[in-house]
Amino acid sequence: MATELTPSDALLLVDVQNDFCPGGALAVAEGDAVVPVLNDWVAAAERGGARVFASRDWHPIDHLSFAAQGGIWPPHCVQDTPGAAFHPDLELPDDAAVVSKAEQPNHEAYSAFDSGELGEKLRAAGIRRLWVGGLATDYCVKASVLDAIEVPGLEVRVLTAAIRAVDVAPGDGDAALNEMRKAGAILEHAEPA
Ligand code: VGL
Ligand code: ZN
Repeated sequence: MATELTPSDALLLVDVQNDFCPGGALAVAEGDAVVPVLNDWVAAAERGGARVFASRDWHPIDHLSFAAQGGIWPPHCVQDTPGAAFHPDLELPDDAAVVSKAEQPNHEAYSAFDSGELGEKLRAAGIRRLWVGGLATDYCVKASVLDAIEVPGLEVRVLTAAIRAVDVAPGDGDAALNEMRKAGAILEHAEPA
């Protein structure tokens, strides 16, 4: 079933960055496969007057999540490096709002809602439905979706064709989907109109 977006819809593209795609520092299998699907949703957002938000992992070089500081990840998405850039094929509208996160050395933030800024913008714009896709299912997509559900009056739809998992342990991505669904997110398999 095709879905039309309206001005009370918003699209959240989570961390569609080079380092999470094949060849990147923290590559997610088939991470780049989300790009064409998300481009279709961006086009639908532009047709329907829906807003587009794009989050990005935006770490300082000494971020606490990196192995050198005792964290679990290799260095990734370091501010102003090519790995932190959005995937070159992602067709971000000129008026898309970029939400940076985990920018401080001593603070981890998987959720695009971490700073409070995104929730406030959605509220101010009267957004009633949030459509979420991007990387990675079991980290930043999950954390963002779980926070989005807590925003009063916001229906949250996860674009299942436009997400991919890190799967540090096999099954993490599927478990994350179940967790999001149980928390109240709608798993959306439809394509945009
Ligand atoms: C992410 C691991 C570390 C993500 C960010 O965007 O899902 N995963 N930092
Ligand atoms: Zn990170």
